[in-house]
Amino acid sequence: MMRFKPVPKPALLSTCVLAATLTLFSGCTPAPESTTGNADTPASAATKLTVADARAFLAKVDADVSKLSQPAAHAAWAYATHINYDTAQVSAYFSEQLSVLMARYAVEAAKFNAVDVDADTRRQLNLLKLGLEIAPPADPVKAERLAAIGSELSGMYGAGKYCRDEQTCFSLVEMSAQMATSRDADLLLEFWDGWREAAVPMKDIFVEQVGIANEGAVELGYANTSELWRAKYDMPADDFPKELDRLWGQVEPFYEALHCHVRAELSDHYGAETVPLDQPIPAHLLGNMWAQSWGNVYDLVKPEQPMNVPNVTQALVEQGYDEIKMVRQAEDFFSSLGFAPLPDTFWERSMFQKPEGREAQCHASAWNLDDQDDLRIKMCIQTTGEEFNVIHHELGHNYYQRAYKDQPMLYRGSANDGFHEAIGDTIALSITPTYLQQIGLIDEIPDASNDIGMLLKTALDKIAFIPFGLMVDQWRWQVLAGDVTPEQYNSLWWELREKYQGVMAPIERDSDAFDPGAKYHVPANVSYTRYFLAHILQFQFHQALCDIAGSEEALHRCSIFASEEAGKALNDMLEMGLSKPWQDAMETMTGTRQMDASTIERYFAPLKTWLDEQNKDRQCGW
Ligand code: X8Z
Ligand code: ZN
Repeated sequence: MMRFKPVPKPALLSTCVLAATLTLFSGCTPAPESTTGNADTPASAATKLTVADARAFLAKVDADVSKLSQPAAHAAWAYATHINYDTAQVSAYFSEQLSVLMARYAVEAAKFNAVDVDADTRRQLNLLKLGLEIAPPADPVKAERLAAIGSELSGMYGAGKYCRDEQTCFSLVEMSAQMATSRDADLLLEFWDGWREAAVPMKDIFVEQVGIANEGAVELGYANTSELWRAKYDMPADDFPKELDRLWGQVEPFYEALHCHVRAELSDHYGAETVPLDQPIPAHLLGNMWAQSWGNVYDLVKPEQPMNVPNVTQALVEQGYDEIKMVRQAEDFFSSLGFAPLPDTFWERSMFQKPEGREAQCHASAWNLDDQDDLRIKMCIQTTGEEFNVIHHELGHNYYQRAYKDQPMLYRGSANDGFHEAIGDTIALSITPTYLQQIGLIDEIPDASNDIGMLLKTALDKIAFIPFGLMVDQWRWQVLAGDVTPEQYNSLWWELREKYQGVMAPIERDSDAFDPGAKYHVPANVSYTRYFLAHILQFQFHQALCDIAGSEEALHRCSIFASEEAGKALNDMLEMGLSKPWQDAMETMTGTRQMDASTIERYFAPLKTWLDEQNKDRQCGW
């Protein structure tokens, strides 16, 4: 039985990265120079307009949006940390006001399409058109309804619970902890299925949301929201999926080798009836509610010969780390690179723990409430190595936000949304045994004979994620483009899960199931390709920063801890915000203008050899 408290009526777009002025830009990045968009304004009108008019228009946008965005950000924070009827009303109100204002200005920006303006002004005008993730139509009734739906969906997710019976209910945090550690296939299946019941009531409103948002996208000059989402990457919207295919093609052989090994070991543990050797892996057995990263099943799939792989969870627990100490430790890493400490208000205003006695959105996020120094994170921190990484991830957002705070409003974002997601993860790649020993979390640095174990653990976390990071928006792009009917939503989801991840539903799905809704980013309307990109980019960034730091270690053993040179190079890129195409930002730090997964091949090369050896008598694929 599923119990959730629907949050009555309106409000906001929940995201993973919220900035005051960009509350409406779900996530972090409006992006550049798209040729898609509004039709040209008639030449007669354009001839009367000048560059000075365009600049004055942008200044007005900045002033009006800034004025509204701060109360909107506070309302959004209040709602996310105290989900109730009143916070829903207030945040929905501001969300609607702000999104309507932005949409109005985005449409108005088209009047400068034929005006000969400088490149910088043109870029900001374009960004205005690309900024909204979900665009409200001009019809005020529809705009209000869209804000209401956004609120309702994110409230349903945040307050969702699975109840075994009247007395026994479990939160997502509690179930996730069990999914990570339990090896009881029946319990795992119960929680896997139970959590998905939370999503069933979301489906109808999600369908309605898609319809209204597409009307808004058309008014902005896009074919639909799918095109709007794909137009944000400094290349034509239809080329972007090809770029993703290219990157996935680079990773796929390695993923298949990892999949083959994991399936064989899980089959040994649970039996071939539960994990058949010629089929996708049942999704409840991979240590994660969504089978998106698999590091939690390391003990089931690890090499036979003993490997000394630091158990960060155990070390944190043994050394009495609580959530504050974990965050302090992560802050210290950034400080060692030369970043200024977090402000006192960060410690006073952040939400580090799941609050008692009220509903809150536990999905981790990072905020900048005033676009200056009011940085905060919102998390329900557990003392685990996995959460230690998530803390670094979130702080990466905060340091990025602070680095670009002096840019004009429309440039306060990351070079592309993958960059925002990659920064904290890049830092977390430096949590190596050497670093853990430096901060006293482990006593000895394991020698190179243990590297396969460490690489396998990292690959389970990072490489297993990549096809999931890809398939979520493969699903959404088709849904948002109207290529599939609502009746096909769930079957398409599982087709893509099988195709990319080689993972299958462990039990038959009901006809009313809406399994995508059980993943935060779908009800919260946060695009997901950002994480796919981040998982490619973070290895490139790590490599570049290790080179700058002068590391002579193998890439997987390099830590940039305490390298001010690396910190400066990183900061130089972060400070650019969204002021230049992402290729420029990338070149600044890495010397290359291309996203490229060959760094991943290099990082994991010894593991690939080991996996191929393990798999040599196995039938791989699904
Ligand atoms: O949502 C997140 C972050 C917040 S931006 C915790 N991540 C994705 C997820 O949890 O699904 C980080 C990795 C992927
Ligand atoms: Zn994030």
